Amino acid sequence: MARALYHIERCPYCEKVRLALAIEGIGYESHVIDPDDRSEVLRLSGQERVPVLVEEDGSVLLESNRIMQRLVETPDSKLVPSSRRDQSLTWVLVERADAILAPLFYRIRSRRDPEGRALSDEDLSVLRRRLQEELAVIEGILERGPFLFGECPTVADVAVHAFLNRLPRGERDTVTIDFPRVGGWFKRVQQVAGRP
Ligand SMILES: N[C@@H](CCC(=O)N[C@@H](CS)C(=O)NCC(=O)O)C(=O)O
Repeated sequence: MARALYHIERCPYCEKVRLALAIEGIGYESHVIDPDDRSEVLRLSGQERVPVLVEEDGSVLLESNRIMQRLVETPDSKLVPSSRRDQSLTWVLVERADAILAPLFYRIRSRRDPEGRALSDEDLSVLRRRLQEELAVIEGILERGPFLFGECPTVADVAVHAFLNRLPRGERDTVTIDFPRVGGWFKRVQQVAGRP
């Protein structure tokens, strides 16, 4: 059977997996699901969250980071840095993106807090400042090379890029202006993934 990805277009966790598959050059059948009808995902995986990757042997993989972990275990993975130290550190940045960028992304995009209450302009400014601090960290890491761990993108680039790529357009443009290295890096990751 063909490898199949069940996903939602605007979901940043799905974006991580799409980007990782694109950079690895791994093809798949795309099943874009209706967020209001998760019956197929539930039937396949016993739960409703996406992304879900069904491998050629029928095994079902859940959780974006676990899916990426499986992808980089394949021989000749392009997403793994060469040194053991950097290999470990990539996952630190992947986890950091989930812990810091994911909640910022959801709150800034929805303009709501986790309980669904509308955020004030002041709340939003605080979140944008927090995002700027995080981007300053990434800008600093990029002093070392074109990607977060040197010459080639890794799972860390994929994770950070996926969240930034799902920010509203205006927010993303500010990123490029205020953090030129992040702006250049953003385009490079797009290029490696074969995106226009
Ligand atoms: N930790 C999961 C998070 C996935 C996730 O939250 N997906 C969202 C879409 S962006 C979803 O399906 N939410 C529905 C739900 O939580 O029931 C991952 O990394 O894959």
